[in-house]
Amino acid sequence: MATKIKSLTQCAAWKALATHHKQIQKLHLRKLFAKDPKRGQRFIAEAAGLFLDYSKNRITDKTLKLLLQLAKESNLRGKIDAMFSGKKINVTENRAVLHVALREPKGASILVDGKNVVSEVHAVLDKMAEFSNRVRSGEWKGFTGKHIKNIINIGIGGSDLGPVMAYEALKHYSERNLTFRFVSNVDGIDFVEATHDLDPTETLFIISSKTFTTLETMTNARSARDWLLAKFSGDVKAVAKHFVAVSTNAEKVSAFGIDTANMFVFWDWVGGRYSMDSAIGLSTMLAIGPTNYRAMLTGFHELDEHFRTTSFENNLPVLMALLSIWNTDFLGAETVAVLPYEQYLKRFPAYLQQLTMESNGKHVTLDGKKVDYQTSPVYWGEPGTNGQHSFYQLIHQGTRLIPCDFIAFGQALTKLGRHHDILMANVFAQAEALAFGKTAEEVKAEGTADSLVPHRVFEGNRPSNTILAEKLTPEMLGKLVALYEHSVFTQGAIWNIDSFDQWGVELGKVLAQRIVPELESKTVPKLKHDSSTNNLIRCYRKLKSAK
Ligand code: G6Q
Repeated sequence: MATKIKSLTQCAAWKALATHHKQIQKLHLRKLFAKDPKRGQRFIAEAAGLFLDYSKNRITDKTLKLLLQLAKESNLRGKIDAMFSGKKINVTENRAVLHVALREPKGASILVDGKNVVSEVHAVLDKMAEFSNRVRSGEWKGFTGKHIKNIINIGIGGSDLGPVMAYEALKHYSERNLTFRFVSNVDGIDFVEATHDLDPTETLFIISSKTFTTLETMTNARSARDWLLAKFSGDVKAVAKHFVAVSTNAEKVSAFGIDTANMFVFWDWVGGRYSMDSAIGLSTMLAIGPTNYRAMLTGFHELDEHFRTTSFENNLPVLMALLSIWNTDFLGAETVAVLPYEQYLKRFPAYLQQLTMESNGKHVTLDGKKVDYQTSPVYWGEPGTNGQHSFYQLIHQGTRLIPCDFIAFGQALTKLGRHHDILMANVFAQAEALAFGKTAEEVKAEGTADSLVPHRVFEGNRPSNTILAEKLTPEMLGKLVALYEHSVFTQGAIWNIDSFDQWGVELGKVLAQRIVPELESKTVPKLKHDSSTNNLIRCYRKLKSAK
């Protein structure tokens, strides 16, 4: 989708935003709220059971108007339509970007190269459901006839972060008689710790890899096969009962020794970081069952439809994206803290790190020109209230501007005394303190000694979004992930970058492959790197053979 629009910073709306920023940069949220008592009821949006309060951002009506204008001038509407209709918007890889097809209902149609991909999606979903039911019911047995009790997903990046996050997020709904583990790191400890207390005769491995060539995953997969075969005196027939694969690469799956009958496919139009609801979600389906999994897909789809059809001023992902662009490109924020007040979402920030930064961490536009504005901020976070007792100090009183996304729910999945009200009191209190702070006058009025006053002042004016929903269900998780997916899409569309490639990941992969033999060779290798890398390699070779 090479675009003919002007460079972003030359757009009328961008220029107007820059001027507008100069005019309002001194405005404080205290003033904005005092001037407009209804602000907290006006700067909100609600859809699909998600409530977004964005009133605690440093914006006025005019800011919003100009941001919406920016979306229009960037042809956001055209770009959304291009994605949903299967156009090859991942230009550097010449691929369609159709994770939205993964959650289309049966009977819908999206064509890629003349093929209806939605019917293929449902055929795989049915196969996953059948397999999941067989494992969950005990009908699928290990090589010695024992029930499968342990499921280990081996994958990395997009083939790991989604499955881990979803498993943790939906643990409440999971089959507790099954043990789930996730191995991603090529550090052997990951595999060793995941398997040390498990019986191979009761263990099923899911090898999740789009390409089935990723060094970490294939190394772990081989160790898994060795671990299994050690138990069965090398009888390779055991592999069929203890290994399944999720991949786009049937040839490599079969070369590894997994029967392609036990393979669940997906397609090159599903990006790794957008694949948790493809067959890559097999571990999720095994954990929560096909019905809950389909509910999650329904949630995804509901938000897809909201994004596709709702006017931008009421469109949750569009609003979140525009606010992120405002904070990043005009207020100069460099990071975003994602702070779920829901322990089950403990891996959500890690998941979002890949979704946001691998997608929008780009330095050139779709037509290869260097951008003259900032693209993705750094995403990070931890569940509340734990973070409050560590890094929140910097958010409240440090020298940097850190916009926060608070995520919280009206109901706890398991009620326990007063816990949930206390949790929620904290999330509201944090957003309030960040926005309004505490002035020197207020601190003095509390009888604070003069010398301590500056230390106890909170400037406030720290922006945040608060996202509320009733409770964390599979459906709600789908909505939440889709909310961020489409916010990432919108930001990338406006920044005019390719949010769906990841060339930055490639260089390190290639260099590592070159270095492996230099570390393993019995004879002293001829090293042709820079002097630092050469020296580190020599040093490692010495350390590894130290007695
Ligand atoms: C995601 C990235 C990357 C990918 C991993 C694993 O968008 O492409 O994180 O998911 O490198 O790749 P495989 O699934 O091919 O093993």
